[in-house]
Amino acid sequence: ALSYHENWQRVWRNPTPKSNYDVVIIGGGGHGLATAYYLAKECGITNVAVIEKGYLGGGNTARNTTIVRSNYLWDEAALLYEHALKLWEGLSQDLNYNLMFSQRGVLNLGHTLQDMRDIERRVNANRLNGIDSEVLNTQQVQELVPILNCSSNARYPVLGASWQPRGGVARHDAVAWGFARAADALGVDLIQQTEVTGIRRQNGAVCGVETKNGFIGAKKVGCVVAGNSGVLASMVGMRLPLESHPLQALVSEPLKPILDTVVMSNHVHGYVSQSDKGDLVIGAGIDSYNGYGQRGSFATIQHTVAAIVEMFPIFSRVRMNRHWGGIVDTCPDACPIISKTHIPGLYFNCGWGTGGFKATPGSGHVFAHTIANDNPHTLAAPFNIDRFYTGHLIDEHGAAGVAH
Ligand code: FAD
Ligand code: PYC
Repeated sequence: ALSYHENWQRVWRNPTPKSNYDVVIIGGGGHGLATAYYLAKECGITNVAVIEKGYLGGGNTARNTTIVRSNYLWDEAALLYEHALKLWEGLSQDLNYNLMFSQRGVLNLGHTLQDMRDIERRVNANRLNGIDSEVLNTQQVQELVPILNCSSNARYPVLGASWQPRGGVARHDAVAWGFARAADALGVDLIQQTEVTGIRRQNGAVCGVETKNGFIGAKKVGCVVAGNSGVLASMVGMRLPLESHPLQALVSEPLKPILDTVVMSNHVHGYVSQSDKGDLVIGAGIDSYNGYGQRGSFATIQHTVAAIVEMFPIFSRVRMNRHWGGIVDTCPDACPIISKTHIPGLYFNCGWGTGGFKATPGSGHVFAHTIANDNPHTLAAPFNIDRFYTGHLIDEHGAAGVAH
């Protein structure tokens, strides 16, 4: 059937790398591509290369469950994710690429009195930051999601939820492809199948990257490699406060439309939405061990599916089609690192852990500014790596949505 699919136009060039760039971005996921796009578009720096060891958007960008929201507890995080959400709202137009961004709302369920107290606290904090956020009671949740088991006899009864109507889902691949096409059009070189194996320095400052295909010079290097950030940091003798863990997801066979919002429960450890194709898109918390394999353990999948069936008995006979894992880079405070380093010209954007997809445009936007000006964007400043020395941690474990 594919034999007639011939002579497709290239959506971006396949350039031979130049010998020198103003900026090299390592990692061609959504965040790296967004960074390159905003460097070119907003900072006027077009002599940029994105160097990707595999294919563009093949890392966590391809593996995530696409939930977008901004209902984080602390001001620093809420403002950063809300910045991203506002960019999402105009991104399909900006990139002229249909990202299938669907603001169908996100529910975070509460099953205990303490869950509900935490939800009320977070919703109040959100509202003070101008973020659309509401507390719903059981009946309101049931009205929104009639197929959710809201019975008081449930093992973990639904006592209510936080509700962010502007939250939702987007098409993950389209985000990578949209940013890639737009960055390419602005002159950014997208270099695939080229693993970075070293970061070269001269007189203490960065001067380029070693790759499997040779050396590429650069005045500045931004590392945006998610689960591989520790590996990149070790190339310059740095240790980042990160752990790499598998995070799994799975999708069912396609069903007729049955669920028109996103339902997450951190308490029973499962979340679900329905893709435009009809699949139930399901996930849960990280696998607890460290690792770099893009797969996880069956025990976690079993636990996740048990939680989903507890919440949605109607799904008990739905067949699962595929499951996979990505490697997430988790920080002790469940917040990212967007930072200069002690090495002139070297920058890291990492630690987004289980929740960076929603941040993709915002992350790229503030990181581009940070690299271009060698000074953190106001929204990025609290996420400097030095918070692990100063103690100004931003604890977002409660709002992370998935346990880690
Ligand atoms: P990636 O897309 O992983 O890009 C990094 C790139 O760097 C990769 O393409 C990799 O190949 C490349 N790379 C690595 N090392 C090198 C090297 N040495 N040289 C060159 N290139 C290199 N977040 C949400 O907000 N909502 C969700 O619903 C959600 N669900 C998730 C579900 C799962 C199962 C997983 C795994 C993650 C989920 N996340 C979610 C988190 C989200 O996917 C990530 O935070 C986000 O996609 C990270 O984007 P990125 O561009 O930084 O990383
Ligand atoms: O951060 O909202 C989130 C999320 C959902 C699934 C994985 N991460």
